[in-house]
Amino acid sequence: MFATDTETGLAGIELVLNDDPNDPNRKLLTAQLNAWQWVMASRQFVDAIYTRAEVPLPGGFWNCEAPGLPAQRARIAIAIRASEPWACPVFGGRYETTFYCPPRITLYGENDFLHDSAMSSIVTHEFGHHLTFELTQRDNSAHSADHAEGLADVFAAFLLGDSRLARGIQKGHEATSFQRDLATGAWRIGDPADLCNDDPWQHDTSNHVWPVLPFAWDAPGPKPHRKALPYSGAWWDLRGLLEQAFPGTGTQIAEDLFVKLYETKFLVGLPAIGLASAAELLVVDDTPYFGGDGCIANGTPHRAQIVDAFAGRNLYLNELRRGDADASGVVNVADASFITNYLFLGGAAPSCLDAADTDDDGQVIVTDAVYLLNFLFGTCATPPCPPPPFPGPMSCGTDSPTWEDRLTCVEYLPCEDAPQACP
Ligand SMILES: [Ca+2]
Ligand SMILES: [Ca+2]
Ligand SMILES: [Ca+2]
Ligand SMILES: [Ca+2]
Ligand SMILES: [Zn+2]
Repeated sequence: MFATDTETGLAGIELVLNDDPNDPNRKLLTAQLNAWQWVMASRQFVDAIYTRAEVPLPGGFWNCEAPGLPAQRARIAIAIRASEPWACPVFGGRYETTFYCPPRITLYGENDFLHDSAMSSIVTHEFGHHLTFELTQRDNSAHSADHAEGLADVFAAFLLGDSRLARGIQKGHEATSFQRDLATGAWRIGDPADLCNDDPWQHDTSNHVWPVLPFAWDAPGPKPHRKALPYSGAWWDLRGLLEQAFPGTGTQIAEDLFVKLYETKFLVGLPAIGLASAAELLVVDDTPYFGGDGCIANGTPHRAQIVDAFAGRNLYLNELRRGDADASGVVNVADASFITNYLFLGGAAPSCLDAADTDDDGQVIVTDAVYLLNFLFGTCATPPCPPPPFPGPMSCGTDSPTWEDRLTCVEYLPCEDAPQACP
């Protein structure tokens, strides 16, 4: 049967009702009602943002009014299929526990999994896919998988106000388990077979910045969910930075930026996550809705928070002078002291780690201080001693992240352009 949304009268969620207390499938009813509740919460959340942000939802978002589309798109359906248990891939079974296939969210799994606390972010994540699908003109081919997964995670985390997705997902580890954490980039690791037994729930936090490291059992490439973590993490950080800067309204600004991004760009498709992500957001931020004037060169209303959030995940490249570890604008012996103070005496961390990585080997360690002193005083084995590699100590430039070198440059003020006048 279909539950009807009493406010709109629209067909809502497909429910399989079962009120026989002796039927083991009764657990399905609990799961269905939980899922229904979270879809309704998702709908209210989207409705509230779009009303506030004055973004017209496309006709057919809640019901199918667009011409030429089949009538079943009139609803988003949730089907709980407990008859197909959550089998382990090592046994050649299905790995997916839940997925979105327009317009249906399908959840597979053992009954005990289906109604646990992880349901909230699982269903809201899938609803995020529904949002993306509908707002990108219902064309799945226009989606890059990593971007779509990132946006779905952002939607779930924003709605729930929680950076940890699918808390309590592992039976027996309800208090500590989660699927992934946008704040830290934590990702469930281990042999996939772990999912089927009681092994401790472990997380790898090495992929909190872009580009994402490949890892063995997920060959040939990282899953799009994992590749998306630096991007969704930047959004999570942005939400926090905005709330810090604008107490009481910052969270709403982040939500508005999120939906306005769809309006201004993504109706034509989703490119892969990359260095363009922050630049796109700055364009959105400089629209009149946020108080901007459409000229990026003179700044945007929330540029500081956007640049900080995305630079912190390597998705925005600040310019720097390599060797200037203390960001004073000049490279001298004080920078070598700054590095050793940071490494050994509990001194402040460099705001631009790339600038402190004087030999550009991807890590800030004592050899960077030595390299700098050699350059300054000509004390290397075979002088003249080479200067810090590009962009070097004299001119500003950017250091592109690689898998091997994923240091960030969150802030380097001496190379920041002064705001330009705009026509
Ligand atoms: Ca501007
Ligand atoms: Ca300096
Ligand atoms: Ca180094
Ligand atoms: Ca580097
Ligand atoms: Zn997904």
